[in-house]
Amino acid sequence: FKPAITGTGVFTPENIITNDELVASFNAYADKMNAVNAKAIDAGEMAPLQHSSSEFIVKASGIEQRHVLDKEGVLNPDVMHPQLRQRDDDEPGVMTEMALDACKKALAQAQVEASEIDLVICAASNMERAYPAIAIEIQKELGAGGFAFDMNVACSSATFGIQAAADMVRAGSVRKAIVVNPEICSGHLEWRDRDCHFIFGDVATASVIERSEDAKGAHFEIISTRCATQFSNNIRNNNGFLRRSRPDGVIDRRDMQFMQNGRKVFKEVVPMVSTHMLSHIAEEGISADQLSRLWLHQANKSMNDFIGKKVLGRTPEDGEQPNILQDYANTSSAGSIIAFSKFSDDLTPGDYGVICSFGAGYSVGSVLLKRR
Ligand code: CO8
Repeated sequence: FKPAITGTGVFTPENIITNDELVASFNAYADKMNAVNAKAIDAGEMAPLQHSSSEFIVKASGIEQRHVLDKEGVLNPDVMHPQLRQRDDDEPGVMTEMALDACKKALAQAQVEASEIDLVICAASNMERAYPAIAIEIQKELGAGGFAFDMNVACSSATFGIQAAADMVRAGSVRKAIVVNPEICSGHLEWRDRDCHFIFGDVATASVIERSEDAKGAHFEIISTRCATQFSNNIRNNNGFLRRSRPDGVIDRRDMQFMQNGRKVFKEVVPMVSTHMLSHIAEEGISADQLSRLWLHQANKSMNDFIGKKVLGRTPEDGEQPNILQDYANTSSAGSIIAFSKFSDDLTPGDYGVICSFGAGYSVGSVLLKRR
């Protein structure tokens, strides 16, 4: 069978934090910490925290604002992280709640009933708990059948999830699947670190994958997918269930939030991604000038500019490689799916495009699509 993406949905949290709001809060935090540590700073035992700046953020990343589940906690200089209500075990978790909104939109676009779904994959950078699987809770709340499981490939979770679902649809073991990516990046971003406090936002995306011949309208056939990984410590988060087992009983250590060596990531990932995309399309006998659209992972504008230029062999024209990071920031695995969801309707039958993710791991995933 030929698998296809027949619907996508995006859940966007209402709260927006602009760069100026973010920087004002960070600078207030820095001033507060510098006052608290004034003695050590004066004695030269400690470096003062430096101010952040909106100009730097736009120039270094292209990000202008981000959506978050909780704005108050993040912006409060005495808190500096989201504060999310503890839920009873009997009510849906926050990831499920975000996922349901995105799934319902994707199902409506595909004109598929939730009860027809026989595979739910919750693919995201972090799960709010280890078990029971978030995907199984989503399956129950949606009223879907079949089976469900969670997977985590950081920023490449969505494309790796699409590959898993597409392969099962292709093989006939699954008829209709939904891959959902609820990303609460605000929960594991270190908002107190000037080098990265601007990078992430929250969102959820969902994609319905079924047989092309079952599609009720215009859709995208998945010609093929390619996934690759290569171990790197340059993006890392050391949080996990062994936290309490550490000799120092750690509850708040810097390495338990998002950490990265941004420059190295930039340098190493750009060639890896462009080579990956070019060899994927070459193996399908497709040349770069046959691609009408690139929906890239949304981490950094210059990074995308480089990759687009490398893949197409020229500067991409307006709209050929749409960015959404100015509005959403980096939303990990959901970024390329937001771009796909918002900028794909105008393609005409026969047009080719590639969704491509890249990030921690390192991991790279590409999905070659043909408009039908
Ligand atoms: N304001 C003002 N100045 C600043 C700030 C700031 N906020 N931050 C840094 N500076 C200063 C630095 O101190 C430095 O000063 P100096 O030159 O005096 O040392 C100068 O600005 C330049 O700093 P950098 O070299 O760090 O800046 P870059 O130009 O490299 O930009 C970026 C930093 C934006 C991080 C850039 O390197 C980048 O985007 N790299 C690619 C990162 C990337 O793609 N990462 C992917 C990670 S995402 C992923 O895989 C998902 C993980 C799982 C999800 C996690 C959810 C939380």
